[in-house]
This record gives sequence, C-alpha cells and structure tokens, in this order.
Amino acid sequence: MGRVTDTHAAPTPSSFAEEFLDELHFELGVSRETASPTDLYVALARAVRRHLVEGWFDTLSTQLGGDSKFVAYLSAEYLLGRQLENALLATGLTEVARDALDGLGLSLDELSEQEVEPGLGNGGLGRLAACFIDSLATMDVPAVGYGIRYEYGIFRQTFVDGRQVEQADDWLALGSPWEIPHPEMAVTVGFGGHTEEPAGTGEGTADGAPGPDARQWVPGWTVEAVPYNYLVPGYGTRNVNTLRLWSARATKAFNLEIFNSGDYEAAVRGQTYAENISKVLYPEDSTPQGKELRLQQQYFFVAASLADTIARALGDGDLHALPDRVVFQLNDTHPVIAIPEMMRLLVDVHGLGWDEAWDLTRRSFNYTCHTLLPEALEIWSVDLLGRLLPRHLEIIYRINEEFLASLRDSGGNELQVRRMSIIQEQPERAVRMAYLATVGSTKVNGVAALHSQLLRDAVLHDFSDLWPEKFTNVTNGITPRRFVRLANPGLSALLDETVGTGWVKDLDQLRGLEAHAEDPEFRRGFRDVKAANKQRLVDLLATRDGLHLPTDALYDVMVKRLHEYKRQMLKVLHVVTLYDQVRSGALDPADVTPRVVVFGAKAAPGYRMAKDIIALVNAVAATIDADPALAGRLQIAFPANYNVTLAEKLIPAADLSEQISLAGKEASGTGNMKFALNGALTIGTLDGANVEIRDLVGDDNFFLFGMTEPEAEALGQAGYDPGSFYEQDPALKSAIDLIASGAFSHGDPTAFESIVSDLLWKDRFMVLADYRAYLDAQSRVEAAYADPDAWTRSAILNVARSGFFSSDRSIRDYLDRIWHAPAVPARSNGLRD
Ligand code: GL9
Repeated sequence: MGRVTDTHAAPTPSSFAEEFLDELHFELGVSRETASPTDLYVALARAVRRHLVEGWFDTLSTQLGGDSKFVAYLSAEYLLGRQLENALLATGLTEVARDALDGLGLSLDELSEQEVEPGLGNGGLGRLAACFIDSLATMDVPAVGYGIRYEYGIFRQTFVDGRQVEQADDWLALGSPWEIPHPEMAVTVGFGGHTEEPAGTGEGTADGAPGPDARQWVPGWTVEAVPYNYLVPGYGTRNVNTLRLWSARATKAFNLEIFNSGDYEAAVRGQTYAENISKVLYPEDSTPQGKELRLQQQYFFVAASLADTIARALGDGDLHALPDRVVFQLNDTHPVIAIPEMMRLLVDVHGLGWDEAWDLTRRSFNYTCHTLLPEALEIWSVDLLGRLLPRHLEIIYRINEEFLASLRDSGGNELQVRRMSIIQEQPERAVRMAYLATVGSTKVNGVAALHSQLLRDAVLHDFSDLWPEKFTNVTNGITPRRFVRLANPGLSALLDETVGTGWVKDLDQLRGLEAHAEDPEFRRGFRDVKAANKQRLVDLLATRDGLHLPTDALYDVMVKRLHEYKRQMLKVLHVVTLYDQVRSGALDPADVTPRVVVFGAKAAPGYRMAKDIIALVNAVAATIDADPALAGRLQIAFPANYNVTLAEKLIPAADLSEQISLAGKEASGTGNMKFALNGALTIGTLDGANVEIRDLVGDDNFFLFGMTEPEAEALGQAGYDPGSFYEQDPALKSAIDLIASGAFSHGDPTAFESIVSDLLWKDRFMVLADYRAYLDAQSRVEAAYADPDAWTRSAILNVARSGFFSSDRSIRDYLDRIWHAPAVPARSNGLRD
C-alpha cells in the first residue's frame, strides 16, 4: 500500500510539500534536481487532486446511496480551460501550495503556466458547458457531464504572413494529471450492420421475451468507449461532481479476428479506424459538415453515456422510475441521437411497449438550441444515418410517422405536415435533428430572451404553435469563480473589501457596489485595478506574442470566433476609417483617442472568408504599425491562438467590449457577460444577451447602435443593396476603396478582393447598413472615455448590475423550469482507508 495522505487535518505548507515531493519521486520517478518544469507541474497537479478525491467519494456515496434525481448533461464539447488554479481555489489550498513551493525554491505561478488547457470545445457552446458543470457542482446538484475525450482539441492557431495556419493541439502529449481512466469500465458501442426479427426466446434482450415492438439490431462492428473521469469541484462546498469523457478503443474481438486471419496490417488499420472516433474535435463553428465521423462521434458518446446513466440511475431498479431519477439535457443537437437510442434500449433491449417507452423517453429529455442560423441546424442524410445506425433510422421513422399522424388527426394540413416532418425531403432526404429533439423532449429552451422569442416566432414556429408550453428561455451565464475570482484578483480583492466575500457564490451581492459608484476613493481603487490588469496584459503579450503596447490607452476588445455574422469586418472598417482620416489629413492624430484594438479569433479551417478577414486584420495592423503618424494613437493587437487562458488575461484589461453582431443572429453570446462583469462597457447591437445586459446595466452605461432584428429582417425583405450604402457614405466608400486599392497588401489590389466584392454585392450580415451608426457610437465612446470619472462610474455600475449573468442563476433557472432535481449536499462518509 502506498502512502496514506491524511486529509483529515488541514494541510499545511509542510504537509503539502511532502505530498508534492511524494508525487514527484514515487509517482513520476524523478528527483527534484532532474525534474523538468512539466514534471513539477504534474506533481503539483496530482498533489492538489488528492484533496479533491475525498469530497468526490463522499459526493458519490451520498448521491448513489439515496434516491436523488440527477442531471445528465450531454455535450459534445467542454471548453474547460486550465484546471490547476481552479482546483486550488476550490480546495482552498492556493496559499498553502504557494508557501510549500516557495519553501522548495519553486513558484506556483511559474508551474501553473506549464499547464496546457484542455481545449475540448470550439467556443461559446463548449465554454457554457464548462461553466454549467462548475455551477452544478457549486450548487450541490447531482450531475454528471458526459462528453468526448478528444485526443486533439481545438487547433492551435498561428499566423504565417498574416494568414491563419492550424496546428494539431496535442494537449495529451505529456498526459493529463487530471484524468482518471477506467479501462475496466469500458462500454461496447455498435455501428452499422442490419436489423432483424428478434429471436422468440428473448435472446439478446435483458428482460426476457422481446416486446411486440422490438427489433434486433445486429451491428456490423463495435468499438469500446473507455471512460475518463475528471473531478469537478464545487466552490465552497464538499461536493465534487464528475465529468465523464469517453475515449474510443478497438475491441478485443475486433482485433483478434483480424489478427487471427494473419493480416497484421489490417488489424492495426482496424484499430486506427476504431480509435479515430475520439481523435479530433471538429473545428466547425455554426456550419456542421455532415461528415460520417462526426455522426460516429455523436452516437459513440451518447450510447456510452446512456448505458452509464441507466446503470447509475436505476441499477437493477424499475425502468418506469427513469424520469424521476435522471434528466437528460441535450446541449444543442449534437447528442440528439440519444432520443432514438433511449427508445432502442427501452423497446429492443428491455422489452417495453412503444408507447410506454416513448412516454418515458419524452419525459426524460430536454433540448437546448444554441443558434439562429439555418445552416447551423444539423441534418443527417437518411442514407448515411441508415448505414451507420440502421435501427435508429427505423425508430426515427416511426417517431415521425406517429407524430405526423397526430398532426393530421388534430387537423393539421399537408403543408404543415411537410414543414414539420422530422424527415426533410429536399434537396435530399435527411433527418432534421432539431425537430427530432423538439418532438422528443419535454422542454425546449433558447439561451437568451430574444433568442428564445425568435425560436418561437421563426425557427421552431410551428412547434411552438402546437406546444406553446414546451418552450422556455434560460439566459446563459458564466461562472464568477473562473471569470472574476481567478481571472481578476485585483477586482476580487476590491469586491471582498467592499461587499464581503459572499459574491463568489451569490453574484447578486454585487448590487452592493452601486452605493460606492459615487465614491471617489472607490473609483480610484477601481481604476487602479483596471490599470494593473492592462499592465499585466501588456507584459503577457510582450512575452507571448512579441507585441509592444501602451498601457495608457482605451483597450477596445473583440474576441470570439471569426464569423461573418459576428461582423469583425465592421470593427475593421472602423479602424480603417480612423487610419484613412488621419492619412488624408481630415483628422488630426492629436484628436484620436489613444486606442488599442485587440482581436482574438479562430476561423474554421475550411471557412475561406473568415480566413481572409483574419489576413486583412493582420495586414491593417502591420500597415498602421508602420505609420509614424499613428504611433501611440492607434494600434491593432491580434495575438494568435485565442483561448480560455488568454481570455482570462484579456477580459479584465478591457475598457470596451465589442458585441456587434447583426441583430437576430447571435443566439446569446457569453463573452459579452464576462466583459460587463469585469467592468468593460459594451458597444453593441440589440442582439442575443446584449439586450438583457443593456436592460440591467442601464442604457446610459451601454453604447447601443444599429438596426433591430425586425428592422434588419425588413431590410432583407425589401431587397438589401449594400452598394447604395457605399455610394452614399463618403467615409465608408473611402475605407473600402482603400482596402481595394491594395493599401494594406503592398499595393496588390487582388489580395482582399473577395472581401470587398462580398461587401459590395452581398453583405449577408449588413455590415454596410450599420456602419454609420457604429461610427457614431464610437464617437460617443470617445466622448465618454474623455471623462474618466463618468466612465469609471459606468464601469462600476456594469459590474454591480451583472450579477444576473452568473451561471449559478442559469442553473437555478434550469432547475426550476426544467430539471426539478433537488440539491443534495455531500455527506462526509469517510471512505478513506
Ligand atoms: C453558440 C451561440 O452562437 C452563442 O451565441 C451562444 O452564446 C453559445 C452558448 O449558448 O452557443 N452556438 C454555437 O454553435 N456556438 C456558440 O457559441 N458556437 C461555438 O461554440 C463555436
């Protein structure tokens, strides 16, 4: 038996140092002298992890012992960010670890920097899932996050001649100290093959004879799903929940068969094929590719998670209790194949009748929609789905038949039936996953008030007419632990002093700041924090990216995936206009508010226009940098590889938050919330959660501009002509002409042709229509920034009034409106020996 850690007594620096060295010596097998920085980090992480395990055991035994209901959050993405500091915060060990390491001549901060963040998500959707599991753990809600352990996460972005180049994110190259693999608990997942009449003896069914609706699926091949547990510590509670990510492994049978045939190469190829399933995260944003491997990934993690959930929720218990013991939340359509999978388990494997199975299924599932773009709504061709999951396709057909029959019965006309069919007929027969999710769920929610309204009015309009009570809203949120407490220690200290420490778990307590917004002393403290955060960012970008930036400037930040609907181009046109006006002498450089425009954005690797826009941003940055007239006045900083780790440094330093999507396109946004909560003012459209941010912080403390959703819709209907905006606005014309002239591409007018002609002829997201309003709003920003006291007051009010955007509140809403799963605080159970 190895050393027993006495976690009963509060750890001290010396006991912690001992644990750390223990890990280093006896687990990693390296001495203090030969240890690399990574070794030291891994030993530290593992020493910290020890202190989570006891709470985790207690949580598991409390939850599994009782008859509590638990939330199974199904998500293809979790954009976790670094784990070490969060685990230290949750265990209260930050200072102990710091002192212990100091005593050994090591620096906690330096070791923390060694951690490669697990980038198992693309953007907002994956980061939301990470915030939600943090809140669930903090609020003592029995919950398991299920997902995929991608061997390669979101690609690493570099720039070569200003253009994006992707590199594989081999985040597991040196292993992860946070995961606990359980190869012995692998679940077998089938694919392909055919279906047939079940054998009369009930063979292949668990509960005896097959039911009347059962079919037998005979998969053509199988893989194993190996669970990897990640501990999800709650803050200020004993509770530690589980994130269970599945990794694909070739089955023994699979290998053996081919090995025995003597074809070694084929065997190894087969293994590679199986293991490809969890190899890489699809880096698409809002445009699913419909690739077979992607469907394999989806079914793979869903099938393993459902098997796991049923075992956990019911053991040998009664299937009829399912909806009382577990509630599934489908994070977008990626896991929606869970609905037919549950039907298959209940009908084919457990022998339930169809109607009963359908009732249990519908009562157990809920669906969150995260988009408004029609091209982002996933569909799977009947052909592909039938080949990969033949039984599931049969089940989907039957679900659809019965649904359409019920529509006809209640007087639905044929047009309506076709519109609402789960199977689309044109341009190809395909399964509409959002419709399947809606039909198969108890509740469907959007992610911000406006988004949920647009779901009801447009995207899922027919369904909302049919089942108005099914639709609800849960506005997104962000965890204050990571995005304030960890990311902004300066502000955190100020908040602690001013309103006490309770805000970390109860963000509404920030309201207490309002009383201090008029206090000059407090304002000074607040400004000092912002200045220190800018300095920290400037230092980081100097070493990380070789950028030389002033601290004494307005930090104007736009960080998010690169997508046309988010309108990074509008920001580019603003910068180009300022540059153009200084160049032409229309604007005295002395009148330009010193400003650093920070971009952070990854483009989907196959998204040409997005990649061209990245190149343009870098080209404009270089041109401005080379122009002495703008030195100290205007600068673009575009650090490569924007990720959670960088966000944690960027957001606290921002003065101005750019949330400038075309109204009606951004479902919610969550970066917008992080900025407001860290005291940046927003310049934004009435889109997504911006609407709620503005309502809460007050319109005096928010720079609103642009068309509303109905206005944009009407302009589109009327026949939008971007060229007319170009013709009528000399500044806009001049900015576009400057880009077209090759001014940013060494005189080459073809370099940004695609962007220019798209803007002039198409401009799907109406950048030109909102240009003038945006520039006017930027002038208001400059005027406001010129009055530091008033600006600071607004910034303080943004913080004070953003408590609503805690993901704890989002989870409270899910619990009240959808999940109805009571909190179950972990009881100390003493599984220590
Ligand atoms: C998104 C929406 O676009 C965002 O507006 C929303 O805030 C998040 C979380 O609800 O979900 N949907 C989506 O597909 N992505 C989102 O960010 N894309 C990525 O995560 C890349």
